[in-house]
Amino acid sequence: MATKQDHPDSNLFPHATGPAKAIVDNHQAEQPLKLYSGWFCPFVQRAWTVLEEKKIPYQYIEVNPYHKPDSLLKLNPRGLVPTLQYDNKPLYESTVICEFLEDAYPDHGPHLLPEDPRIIPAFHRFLQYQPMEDKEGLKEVREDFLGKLKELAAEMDPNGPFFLGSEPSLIDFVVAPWVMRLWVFDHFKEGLGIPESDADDKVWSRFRKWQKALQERPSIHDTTSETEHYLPIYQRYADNTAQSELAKATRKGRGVP
Ligand SMILES: N[C@@H](CCC(=O)N[C@@H](CS)C(=O)NCC(=O)O)C(=O)O
Repeated sequence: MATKQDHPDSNLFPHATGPAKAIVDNHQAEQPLKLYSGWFCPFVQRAWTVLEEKKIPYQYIEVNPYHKPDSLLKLNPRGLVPTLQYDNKPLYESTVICEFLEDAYPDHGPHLLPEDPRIIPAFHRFLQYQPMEDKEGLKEVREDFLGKLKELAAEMDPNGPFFLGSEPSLIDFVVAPWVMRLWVFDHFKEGLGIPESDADDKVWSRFRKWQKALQERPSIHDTTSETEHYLPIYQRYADNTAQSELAKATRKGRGVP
């Protein structure tokens, strides 16, 4: 029976070459964040490109996952690359690593799931805004939120109905809960006021098409409760008395906790 030792892929060229060699050479210094990598691996390249895009400091460690060294097996019992070591804790599965990097380094480089940080804080700044005498302020936070929704709609696939096309993807499910709660502004803060028609472009009609597709998606529909029972929860946000981490972060002018 073949063992890992004589796995056909164990006869690997041992290190990165070409453009990748320079990056590897520049990431040999000790860092708290370590990427256990195989230079050839497409799953590694997912995490590696996110590290590079976000300019996160990391140490590159080349391993041969077909000759699994103990250093790798200690972190990841399956011995697959990519495996990340962060504060001495392991993390693996390339998509999980990408999402983790996005969450753990919000201030590094581009937001690769930009809809999340942009939409949710703006939703809450508007909902928690206390107008007092300042009606202009309310108008500003409303316009800001509408602007974020519009930017999002402008990035969508033109036909949709989902964000990237005919089928939903993670982006849809990450934002859907807030899109499903836009009715809160029918009760609070004098309405949201999405324009009924697009004067200059088709952005708001694209937004409405997306909203309808989300509302009709069984997984989203079937996880939604009756409006009346959400209301007392949102009343506390609208009064700005909610004590959740999100409410507190909004009061301090910060984003999603
Ligand atoms: N689902 C994993 C797949 C990772 C994976 O299969 N990596 C390959 C190298 S491209 C590996 O480590 N293979 C070792 C083996 O099969 O034992 C991820 O997305 O991180």
